[in-house]
Amino acid sequence: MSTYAILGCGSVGHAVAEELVAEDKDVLIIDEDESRVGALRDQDLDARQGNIEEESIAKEVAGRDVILILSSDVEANTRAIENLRSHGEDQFIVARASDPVSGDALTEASADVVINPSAVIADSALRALETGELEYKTRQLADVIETTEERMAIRIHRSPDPDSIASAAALQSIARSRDVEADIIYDGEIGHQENRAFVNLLGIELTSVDGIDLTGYDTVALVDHAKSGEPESEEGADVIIDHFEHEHEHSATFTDIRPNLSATSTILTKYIQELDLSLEQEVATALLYGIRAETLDFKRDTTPADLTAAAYLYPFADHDTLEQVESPSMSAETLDVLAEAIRNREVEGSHLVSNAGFIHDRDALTQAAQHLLNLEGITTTAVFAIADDTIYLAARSKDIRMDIGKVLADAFGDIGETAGHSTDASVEIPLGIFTGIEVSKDNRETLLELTEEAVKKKLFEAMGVESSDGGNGS
Ligand SMILES: [Mn+2]
Repeated sequence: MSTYAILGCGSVGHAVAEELVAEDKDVLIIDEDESRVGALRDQDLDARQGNIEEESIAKEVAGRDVILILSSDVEANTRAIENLRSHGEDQFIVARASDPVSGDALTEASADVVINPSAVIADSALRALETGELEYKTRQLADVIETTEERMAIRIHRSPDPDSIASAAALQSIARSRDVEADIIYDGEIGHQENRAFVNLLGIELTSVDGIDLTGYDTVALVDHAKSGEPESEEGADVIIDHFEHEHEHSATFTDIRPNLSATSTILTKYIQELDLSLEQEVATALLYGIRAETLDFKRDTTPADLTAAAYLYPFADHDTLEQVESPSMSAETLDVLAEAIRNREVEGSHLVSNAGFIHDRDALTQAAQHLLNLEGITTTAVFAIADDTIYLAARSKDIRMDIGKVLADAFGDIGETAGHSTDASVEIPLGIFTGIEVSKDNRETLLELTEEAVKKKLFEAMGVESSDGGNGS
């Protein structure tokens, strides 16, 4: 364990000595002021009287690993370093400066670390200010949200990206914690397969601005709303949170615009942290993805605050889902199929059956069945779709009492070709045989509708549960 010496004590040295002793460290203190030495000894500290500029001091502290030279006299500190260094021991020396210029002299005298008190104080003052400001802003934000009597509208930029959507989902979750219902309202389209997958996989509900009545919302928040090259909304808003400056002067009650951060998701993460909200997995996953997408995986304009926010979110996020959203091995079609399968899912007990519509790539079905098995409370999944004139169905089970291969054989063995085993099975059924109707280009939609209820009913029956929808649709 390292041993310490403090040369030139003063109030700073005294505080450091107390900290070190509290950690059971061996500390020797040398100070010129006799009454201070007496006071230190009364506290059971190992203190000796001496002038830190004297050469003899070097001998006295020889063998100590770390020397802290903390007197307020920079010249005395410099000479103390020179004495120590000429004594030939390679001790780790920390020295106190009074300003940047005197700091240079100490570095030249080969101190290992130079402390500039004014910089240290400025630093901690800024940190205190930051925490204080966040506390204050958080209270303000909560106050504005709580004035909502009807509903809150959270508006995001046109054709929203993951940062917008995640930030909005986070604000919605904050509102919910305040018993305020909020809708996320977007304009344009959710472009990019990845963005659609992101929204669908996380189950984030978005409302298109088209055809909705905005007068029902008594609180309006613009979140990640500014977008370069896009005309900005000039409507009034109560809350504005963004990492881009807004062109228009808004007279919002609450404004938090921080161009020094890379993502609005980072700002929302700070609020969630400050509110100590129990973070829902979907929101944490969304925010983490929002920050990663906006910083191109921490490669573009990333600030320490973005990284701190990401580190905070990391343990709450669903990394399987993140991987699925990002995974380049998952084709655009697979993401679409998965989204469709999630939307159309019907759950009876722990069994899930879903229709994924029309597909080209049968592998997408298998991946969808596998993914759906991750949903909470689900032990068996079956996803079916139509490709050309065939119904394809992929099923998975992690319920050891269920042999999914046998379930499919029981349900469709007489009309289709089944394959697989107890945990993983599939079946192909010619659409014409299943429906008794000849397949043509124009009747595929109708056939899918006819098929859907019948397939679901047969499956649930074979699994030993009744489909609540009843009816076989044919
Ligand atoms: Mn953004």
